[in-house]
Amino acid sequence: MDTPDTTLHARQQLYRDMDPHHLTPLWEVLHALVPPQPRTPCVPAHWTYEAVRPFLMRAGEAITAEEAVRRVLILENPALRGQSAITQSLYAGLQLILPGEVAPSHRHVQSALRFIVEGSGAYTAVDGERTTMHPGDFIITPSWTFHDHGNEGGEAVVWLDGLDIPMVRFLDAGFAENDSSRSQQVTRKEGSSFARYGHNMAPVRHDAPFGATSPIFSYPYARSREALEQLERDAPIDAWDGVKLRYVNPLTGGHPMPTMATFMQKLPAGFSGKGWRQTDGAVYSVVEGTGSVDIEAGGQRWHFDFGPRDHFVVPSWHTARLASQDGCVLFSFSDRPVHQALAIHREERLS
Ligand code: 1HN
Repeated sequence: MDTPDTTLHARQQLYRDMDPHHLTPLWEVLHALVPPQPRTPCVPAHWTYEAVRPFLMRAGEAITAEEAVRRVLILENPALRGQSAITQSLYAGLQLILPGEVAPSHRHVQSALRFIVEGSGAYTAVDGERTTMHPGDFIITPSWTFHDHGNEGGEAVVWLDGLDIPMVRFLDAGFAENDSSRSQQVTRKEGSSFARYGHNMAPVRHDAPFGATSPIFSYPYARSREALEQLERDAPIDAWDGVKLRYVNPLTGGHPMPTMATFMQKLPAGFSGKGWRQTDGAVYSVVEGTGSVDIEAGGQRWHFDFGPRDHFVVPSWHTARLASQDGCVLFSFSDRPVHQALAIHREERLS
């Protein structure tokens, strides 16, 4: 009987021979395929508004919202250049709409969130209802709903777009189409959705007009801020998060969108938070105030000092610590609902 040839040479010959048949040996990649803990290719990154804004305004001169369809500068993770992704699963960008402009109506399977960064007086229309934007408002475009934006005010309006584009691309489940008209017909008074669903009440024979997505298009900043302020005054401060609330779909109590979770938190003045890590990488938009985030993973460290309208990303399973001398308010979003639906979400809070 022959002794089996287990030499490196024999193995490499085996790999070469099977390669044309689209076969590859698991044992060479097993460790990387099933790592002992998440090892994201994403890196932490910070975009100061001071650096980004001039490019947004130049984009405003270089192309109209109409021609661009959506005039957006994508926040690309430095380690994922060319992929239009801020994490492996999430897209983020900053969109500019100037007075008098319209971004034409279309729809797509990808869900979108808007977080208003600068300016007032623009609107987004979803399913026949307009919502006026104010800084700090969190606005939803549910999957497969027609949406257009316009600016009937007198100032430039900028918002953060968060979409589940990489997830939908991963699943090869994307559809999209343009509307027959540039701006959709308004069929409901502004504020109808909020009146129906935004007051801890719901229509008696209520349906879920957008399925798994919240029927509230706009979660106004004034409300969120008031809640955080009261909790900062009257309730214990969390040692990791300060005062943090998640946005909810009032019909389910779950996250507002099936693919994205959203949060607003207030760090009290003098806050120096404990470290935590979680499997859902998160994108932050600084609403008010200043602070810092220290991030650590695999022996590497990052430190970002942030101010109003800055954006930063904390990738999966990176340990982060927030601090603020003078207090600040942070909006954030992540793909947590997907982790939870798959029962793979993990969070670790360091003592
Ligand atoms: C989109 O429809 C919007 O509606 C923003 O404002 C960003 C990025 C990729 C694909 C569609 C919007 C987008 C987008």
